[in-house]
Amino acid sequence: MMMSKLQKKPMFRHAIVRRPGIDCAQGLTTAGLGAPDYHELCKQHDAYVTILDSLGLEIHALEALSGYPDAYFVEDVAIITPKVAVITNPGAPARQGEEDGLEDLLSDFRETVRIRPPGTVEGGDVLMVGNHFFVGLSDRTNEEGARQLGAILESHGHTWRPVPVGAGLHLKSSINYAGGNRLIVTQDFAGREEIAGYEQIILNDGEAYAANTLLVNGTLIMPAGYPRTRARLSELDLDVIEIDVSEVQKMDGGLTCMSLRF
Ligand code: CIR
Repeated sequence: MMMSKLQKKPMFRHAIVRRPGIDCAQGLTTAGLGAPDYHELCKQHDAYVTILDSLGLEIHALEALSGYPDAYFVEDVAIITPKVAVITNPGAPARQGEEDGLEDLLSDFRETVRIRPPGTVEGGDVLMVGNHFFVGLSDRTNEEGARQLGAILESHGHTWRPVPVGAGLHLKSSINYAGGNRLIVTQDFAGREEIAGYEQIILNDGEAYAANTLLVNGTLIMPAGYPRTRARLSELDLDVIEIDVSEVQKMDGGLTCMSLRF
């Protein structure tokens, strides 16, 4: 296990990941960055899993899901809190069905509950900050889905509030947790009243993709290639690891999307 700047009680003990499929280029994307290279994507995914493992997480690795080229973005099909696992109904029709089969695995760890149509939710829209959850309203998560999720969260002692996402695919494309009372936010999100009361690390021009930085047990895992963000995050009481996710970015994905942590 790596040494952290601060020795912390681990927040997460498990990670569920899914291997990318050979059909990865058939997934949904608006990035306009070209098709991902399957072999390079697998290398990047392997490196990501290795980091999660080194941070002390037990890895539950699922095989690629035939016919679902976005299924390695496994974050979108569940929300796992310390009290409950919510299986989502993804808002993208092409992704509905990815969640099947997850219930068996999750029921070993938590009570499981499902989001029902017409509600839709994708986990990329749900940001956990301690006991509080921000639930993004987006093209993928609708008001009915947020309402169902909110009721489940409340009944398990969590608090939540809906947040219109605006720009970007998911809420966590624009905002993530950086420990303590801190959030990493894009310039678009900075100053939003929903996050008043948090210290905001507002990303520099040209570095908005670095908003998708993932906090695991005292380490921030951030995408490579954002030096000003790297410098700023390095001043915090957290370790920082960079990882190349160029092929993931081509499919509108990032670091949070590729695992479910709990
Ligand atoms: C999609 O459009 O659904 C995938 N290509 C990307 C999903 C990224 N997931 C996430 O940010 N949680």
